[in-house]
Amino acid sequence: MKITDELYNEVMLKYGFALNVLETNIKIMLNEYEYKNKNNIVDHIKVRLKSKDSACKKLQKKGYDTNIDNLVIHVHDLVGLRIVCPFLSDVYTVVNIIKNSKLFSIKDEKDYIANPKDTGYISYHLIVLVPIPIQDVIEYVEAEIQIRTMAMDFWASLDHKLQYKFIGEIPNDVKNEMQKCSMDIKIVDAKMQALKEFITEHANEK
Ligand code: 0O2
Repeated sequence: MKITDELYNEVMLKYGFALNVLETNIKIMLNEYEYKNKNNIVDHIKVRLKSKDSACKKLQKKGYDTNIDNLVIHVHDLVGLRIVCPFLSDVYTVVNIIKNSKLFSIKDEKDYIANPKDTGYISYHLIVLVPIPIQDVIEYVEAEIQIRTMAMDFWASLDHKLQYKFIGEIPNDVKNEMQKCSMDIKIVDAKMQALKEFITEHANEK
């Protein structure tokens, strides 16, 4: 079935419910952790539902027909939530909190911090299943959670902007420069982490 605006909005209704449930539960879990541990591990959280254009582009890029069946089967980030953390260790703390939660099950996990993408993209992705009550039946809706540091977020946001601005294939030297910037970001994150550990260790010495 072809994807009209009307059909897309209808299909996205339950994804909108899933986004609300996911956002609320994630915020509760993380706020509770921060309160109990007196440690701020989150800078900010961003949520979005994928637009029809972006979903269709993704299907085309993956080589599928743009129809509703393919949309539901092959697009795993119709619901997206991004958690941006100050330090690298915070990213792993957040990942563990979500993985240990009984509220969502983990469908897939991609560690683009240990294994960055060829573009230079660094982030931690979890695909979770969000339980939604629909007409007295629990349905499990897929959502993508991206967890990254502020530095990784800076790189990804600018990379996203450049990709959208560029018409046609991005030249190799631009790609290489972006990759180098990503390596610099990794170094900065490691330095900031070391500084944090030093300061934490010596915090009570005065
Ligand atoms: P947008 O506009 O951010 O939504 P798969 O899960 O393997 O079937 P998919 O969904 O491509 O395929 O998986 P992937 O690559 O793990 O995650 C996709 C999302 O990660 C992207 O969504 C981006 O948000 C982000 N991402 C992945 N690679 C890059 C990159 O090189 N640069 C930037 N800036 N972001 C990246 P969308 O739909 O592509 O974009």
